[in-house]
Amino acid sequence: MAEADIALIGLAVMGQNLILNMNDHGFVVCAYNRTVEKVDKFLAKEAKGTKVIGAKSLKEMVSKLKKPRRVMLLVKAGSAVDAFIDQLIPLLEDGDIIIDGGNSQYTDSQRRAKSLEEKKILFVGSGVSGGEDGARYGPSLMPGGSEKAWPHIKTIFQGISAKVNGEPCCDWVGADGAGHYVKMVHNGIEYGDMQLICEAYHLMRDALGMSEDEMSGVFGEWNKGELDSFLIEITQNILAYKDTDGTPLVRKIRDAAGQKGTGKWTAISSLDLGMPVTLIGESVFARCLSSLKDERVTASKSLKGPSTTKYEGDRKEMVEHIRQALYASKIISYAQGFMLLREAAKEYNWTLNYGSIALMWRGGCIIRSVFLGNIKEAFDKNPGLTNLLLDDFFKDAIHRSQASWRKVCAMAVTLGIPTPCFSTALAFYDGYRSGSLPANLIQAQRDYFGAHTYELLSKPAQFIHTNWTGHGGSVSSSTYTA
Ligand code: NBP
Repeated sequence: MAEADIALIGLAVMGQNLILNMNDHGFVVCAYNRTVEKVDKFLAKEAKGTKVIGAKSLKEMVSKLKKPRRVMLLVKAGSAVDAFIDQLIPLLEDGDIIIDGGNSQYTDSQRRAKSLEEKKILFVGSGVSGGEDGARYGPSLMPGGSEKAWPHIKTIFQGISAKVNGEPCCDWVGADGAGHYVKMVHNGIEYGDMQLICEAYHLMRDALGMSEDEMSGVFGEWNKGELDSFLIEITQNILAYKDTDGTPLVRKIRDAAGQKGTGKWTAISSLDLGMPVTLIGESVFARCLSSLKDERVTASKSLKGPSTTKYEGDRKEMVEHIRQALYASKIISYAQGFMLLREAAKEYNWTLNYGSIALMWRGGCIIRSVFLGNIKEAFDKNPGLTNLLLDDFFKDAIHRSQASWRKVCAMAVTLGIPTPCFSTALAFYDGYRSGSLPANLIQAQRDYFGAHTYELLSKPAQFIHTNWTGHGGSVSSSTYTA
């Protein structure tokens, strides 16, 4: 009997919790998993006493679905998604919907949307953020793909998503891979936010000599103001957490960061699209450098830095400067993230609503923060805003914090404590606000060695080659780019 509103394939942490969330909101879910025994186990344990039903085969699962059939995948990204899609196609009819809620690459979602639409099956690639807790009690959901699917999934998606002031952190993002692209940029920004917090921690620990309890207190204070966010909150808790011997657990954790790839994909996309998303790029490289732990330990024995890493001034004042540096750098990171979204929208023909994206990230997800509410307001005020930095709220905030930001970067450089994201954010800010950069010299160098031509300030869009040495030719290059 067709009784289920939606099927969910993939009974690992995300799938199980999303099913229970859907059940709480009154939807009947049919659960399925590649290793079929997990279905019975789930029904007997976590889903006991709920309206969740199960299936032992994809055929049985499909037979239990109301039409148009909605099938959501929460399996490992990559070939597992394609394998399930291939098995589902012969079982589905025109207008049925396949939703991929995994962390798929947006290029895969573009390909899947195209090939499924050719078969008259609707495809949705949806970013899902918030981890286990989010999936269970309200994730941020970023669906994109075949727009015709949206009216059929909207009630379920907006029903189970996180809410901020009653508004769902879920809306239609755009065509084909747009949902997964926005999720990718979310994850890239998450990398940046985490690295910025780590730099603040590093400075407080090594330059100011603060204890974990003191730092936990500082993050607790910061969480009451403009930096109020999930990541600051968990940092406060992590720093306060004691191991069984009473010492802070964080002190014992090996300083070699892992990564699954979404930060790297964001950086790659920014390079492909020619957008200076420098802060996310640096945050990915900072993780790479951290993972060279053994090499760093060896180098630390022979490469010297400044004679002291201790800051001798007023500690309390410096903590406030660090807070301001973090805030200013965070503004730059989000400004860069939205620059990337704007360029991607142009490249891939997506109509993105930036205020709505800010709202999707405002709750439920890992980067959720009060700050995203300010970003939403900026885009609501001016949907055509070219850069967040030009919005009055953010412009004033940067102006207020930049003296502190410069002090912190200068201190870090003087004491030899690496702050790649604070520093790159400041360099970007100074570059972005410069009407004149030294790229005139680059153009001259390129023309000198490769006849690449240049434009004159007085005659833009006219390309000129100079015979700089007197013995070069006067023919310019049209193919060689360096
Ligand atoms: P996993 O990413 O660990 O995937 C486990 C599921 O994938 C199981 O159902 C497993 O089936 C299935 N699977 C695997 Br593994 N290989 C398969 C294959 N070759 N063919 C078919 N099925 C296969 O689970 P998760 O952590 O719940 O994440 C699910 C998706 O959500 C992933 O794409 C993940 O990146 C994304 N995501 C995760 C989080 C998070 O916090 N964990 C947050 C946001 C998004 P089996 O039981 O038979 O092995």
